[in-house]
Amino acid sequence: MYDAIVVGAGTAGAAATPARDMRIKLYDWAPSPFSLKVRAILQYKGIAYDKVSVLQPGHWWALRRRGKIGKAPALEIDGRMYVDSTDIAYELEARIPAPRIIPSDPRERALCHALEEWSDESLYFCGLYLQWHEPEGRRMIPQAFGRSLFGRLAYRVYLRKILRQLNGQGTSRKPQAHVFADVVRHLDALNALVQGGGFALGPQPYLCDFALFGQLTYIKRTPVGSRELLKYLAIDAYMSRMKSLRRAS
Ligand SMILES: N[C@@H](CCC(=O)N[C@@H](CS)C(=O)NCC(=O)O)C(=O)O
Repeated sequence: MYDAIVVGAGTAGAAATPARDMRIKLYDWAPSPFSLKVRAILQYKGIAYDKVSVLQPGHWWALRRRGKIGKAPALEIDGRMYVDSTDIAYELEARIPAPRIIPSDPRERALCHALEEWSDESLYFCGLYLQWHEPEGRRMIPQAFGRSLFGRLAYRVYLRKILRQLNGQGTSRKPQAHVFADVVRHLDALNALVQGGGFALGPQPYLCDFALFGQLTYIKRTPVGSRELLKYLAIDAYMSRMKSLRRAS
């Protein structure tokens, strides 16, 4: 049906290359929930990688030039650039299949995809709002960009860009109380999902869990988000389980 659409980067099904034989470089924006997601996957799979910050002008230009969509994170594997955390995750799964992060069962795979997408496209905008729009959150941002001329310039550019995104997507057009109610509804749902222990889909962590981990970590760093998350004990225990997944690479 959709022959022209290539999901991931096209190595799925190819023989897996041992991780130690690959040169992997992460173009990282440390606080980004999507960078958090990719770093957590790399750690879970025990993959060694070099990390460069996109806040350094040279790397920022490289990302613009070679990253196609210019967003962080991007992952360079043996000289080839992969962008978008979802595509990066599928590419890593194809190359380094164990431990598995995409369920083999089709129904579980569908649920994993839906949850990942909800996390990346819905929870994300709550986090963006709490960090960039809500005044307590906004006050924290300049320090993440640093005091260099490039950092101060980048802060101004990204503030304008993200406020435009939040407006276009609609979250910041809602009254604040409405957004906070959305956040509570999301957290209630998540808390119920992980109440019984384990991970979102059962005893094994999958891609959706790494996506949730990134967004929840991001939300927890905001003043409003951290106060709200204190009320959710099951989410807190789930986050501890996610943190303990790191393997020595
Ligand atoms: N869908 C992308 C989203 C990546 C994304 O939006 N990254 C943000 C940082 S959190 C970014 O690079 N924003 C800068 C821009 O849009 O130019 C993914 O999953 O990687």
